[in-house]
Amino acid sequence: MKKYPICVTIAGSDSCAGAGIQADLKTFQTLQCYGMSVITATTAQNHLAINEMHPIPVTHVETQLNTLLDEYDVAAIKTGMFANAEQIESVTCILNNYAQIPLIVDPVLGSSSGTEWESHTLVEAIKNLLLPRATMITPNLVEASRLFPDYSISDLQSISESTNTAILLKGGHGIDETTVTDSFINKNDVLTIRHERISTLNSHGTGCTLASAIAANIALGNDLQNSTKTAIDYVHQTLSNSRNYLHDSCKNELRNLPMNHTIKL
Ligand code: PXL
Repeated sequence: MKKYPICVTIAGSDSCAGAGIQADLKTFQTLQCYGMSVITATTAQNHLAINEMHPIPVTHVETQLNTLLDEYDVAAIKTGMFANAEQIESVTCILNNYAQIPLIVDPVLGSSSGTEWESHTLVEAIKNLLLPRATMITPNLVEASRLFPDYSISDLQSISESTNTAILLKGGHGIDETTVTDSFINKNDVLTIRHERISTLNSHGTGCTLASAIAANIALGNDLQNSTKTAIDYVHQTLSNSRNYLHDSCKNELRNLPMNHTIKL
């Protein structure tokens, strides 16, 4: 019988299902894993804006996570948006008791529709608590400069060395109009991964999807570097499968729309 590894996402809910928990579950499902979720906040959002965010109480975040970890053999965990530093403290405290489970941290500090929810305490909690526990952290260029002001690649190598955590520096926010360059940094190893930049109106949730795809690939038994390369390919493929997706269903501006995770049959 085929085994479906269990992946858990700890993240916020996106009501329009382009990013957050919903993107993570779609990714796990498409990549042949079974996805479960721990919700840190609900958001009232469409592709244009986040109108409201409602943090889940820390004790309920803890109970969601413990309820899953008590019962299931979890193969990988991915974290996304946290509503506050207290949630990060309690989640890290629980995850430190499950040190064998690979953890991919997407250090979400804002949304592609323009809302930012970064606070100094949130950045510090990601850096001081989640980062040392993580197998890999996946900042984009904006998040990297908030987490590691004035960093160079060799600074990131030292951070990777001292925390025993790989860093995937995502180049999607870079200025090159034709190519996206991601850097995979694992201690001494630095690997540059380049892809053609896809011009699309359907890029909501790419960061969530990438980190979930890495977690899923690890859960399926692949090493970190191959998991990362295959996950980048997954995002690239999904973006190119998403042209015009949902465009007929919107009443206003078309931008930052969800991706189409459906496998082409
Ligand atoms: O893509 C970042 C992100 C993460 N989590 C939630 C979000 C977003 C962006 O919209 O809504 C819940």
